[in-house]
Formats: sequence, C-alpha cells, structure tokens
Amino acid sequence: MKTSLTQEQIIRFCERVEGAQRRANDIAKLTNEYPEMTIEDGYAVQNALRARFIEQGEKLIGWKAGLTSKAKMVQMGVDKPSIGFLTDAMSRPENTAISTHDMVHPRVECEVAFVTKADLSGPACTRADVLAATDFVMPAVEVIDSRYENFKFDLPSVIADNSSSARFVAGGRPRYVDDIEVDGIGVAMELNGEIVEMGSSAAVMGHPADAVAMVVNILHDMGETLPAGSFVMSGGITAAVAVKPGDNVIARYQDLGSVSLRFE
Ligand code: 0L1
Ligand code: MG
Repeated sequence: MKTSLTQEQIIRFCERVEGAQRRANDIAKLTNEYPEMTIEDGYAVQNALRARFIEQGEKLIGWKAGLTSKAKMVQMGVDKPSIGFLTDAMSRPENTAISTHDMVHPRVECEVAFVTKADLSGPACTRADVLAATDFVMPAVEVIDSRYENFKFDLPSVIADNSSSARFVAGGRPRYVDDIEVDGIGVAMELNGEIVEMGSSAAVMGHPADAVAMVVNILHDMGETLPAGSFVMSGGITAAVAVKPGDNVIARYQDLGSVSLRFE
C-alpha cells in the first residue's frame, strides 16, 4: 500500500492511538492534524499498532470487518467498510463482567463470526471461497470503543484506531454453514431486558461472507493472507448501542443461540 505519511509520522500517530487505547482517554481525530491522511495511511498506522501489540506479547487471532451495514454507516457518517485486527487480549468469556473503566465510550453490536479451516487469499476472494473455507459460524457481540472525542471520526482516522476494536465475546451455538441460511439470521439485542435493536444478517453487505471476503481482499492489498484457524467478525448487523456500568446485554440469534454480557 502506498502511503503519504513518512515512517516517523506513522510511528508518532501509532503512539498517540496506543496511548489513548491503553489509558482510555479520548483524542482529537488524526485528520485534524493531518487532513491529507488517506485510507492507506490509516492502515499503515493500524499495521504499526498491530506490530507493537504483538511485540508486547498479544497474539493475533483474527480480524473484524467494520461499518459493513447501512445502519452502521449512517450512524457513523462514513460510506465504506473497514477492517481491524483482533488479539487474544480483546476476547472476554461469556457471562463475566466486562469493565468499562478501561474504555472511553463503549458500545455493543451483534455480529456473525466465522472460524476458518483453510487459508484464504485475495485479490478476488468471493463469498463462495469464504463459505468453502469456513469451519463454522457462531454469534459474537463486539464491544467497540472509538478513542476519538465524542465518537466522531472519518474513515482514515478510525482505521488508524483499529476500527474501534476493543473487546468481543463469542458464544452461543456454533453451526456449519451448510446447515443454516447465513444471510438470513434474525437477531434481537436486549439491554436490561428491553429489545433495543433488531435486524437480519443480510444487512451485512447482503451476506456476511461477503464482508469476510472483503477482509481477505484488503489483507491482500497489504501483502497478507488469512490463515486457517482465523476468527473473523463480519460486522455489526444493527446500529451500535452505548453501555455503562450495571448494564446487562443479551443478543439472541435465530439458529445460533444467544450471547450474554454484563458491564461493571
Ligand atoms: O465494528 C465496527 O463496525 C466499528 C467500525 C468503526 C466504526 C465505529 O466505531 O462505529
Ligand atoms: Mg463491529
């Protein structure tokens, strides 16, 4: 990928984003300082962040597609999806309390996650390739947390902030893709016992496997592939919902069971 940022600028922005993530403090979006920042520049900062986390001992376990539904794009005022990396440190077990103190302004969203059994590579990865390489799908709730002031950003800035990745909880009932309609999974999100969001997995780019193919094709542009055994979240089906200490969230999925989280 061709970047307009120098290596020194990439490191400086990476350190700023890492500091905001580690200290859970908000920062101005990077394009305030560098309005010419491109999507490729955003990925250069994200890649530097990934290298730093791995150097610090975190393990890359997969990827996420972000901003893949109309509801999410409208909510965040952007017109294109993005990707972000996932490490073991972001994973939380079901039914344990998730602290909000180490996040700026967390929100939750319901997603379909894919676990792969074969390597996938671009540049022309398709829905069929993804489905053939999928071991199983399972429900997941992503806890996103933009480190930008007031959750306001543009695409290059949010990509640099690892597409707002923070935590995720996978659970429910894993299913083989041949046994269900992956693009017809109804979902309802309950917050403290009240349904606050409903949707269908078709809202994710028409079919969640298309979002995974997009991840693979963006990885190709960065000279990378998706290895077998990866965990990939395909993107929020509905708009994201803000959470605070004391909140209980249950995401109920047609055919895939449910995922529960609580915040403290
Ligand atoms: O997972 C997502 O869709 C989040 C992507 C980044 C945008 C946001 O923070 O809402
Ligand atoms: Mg998401």
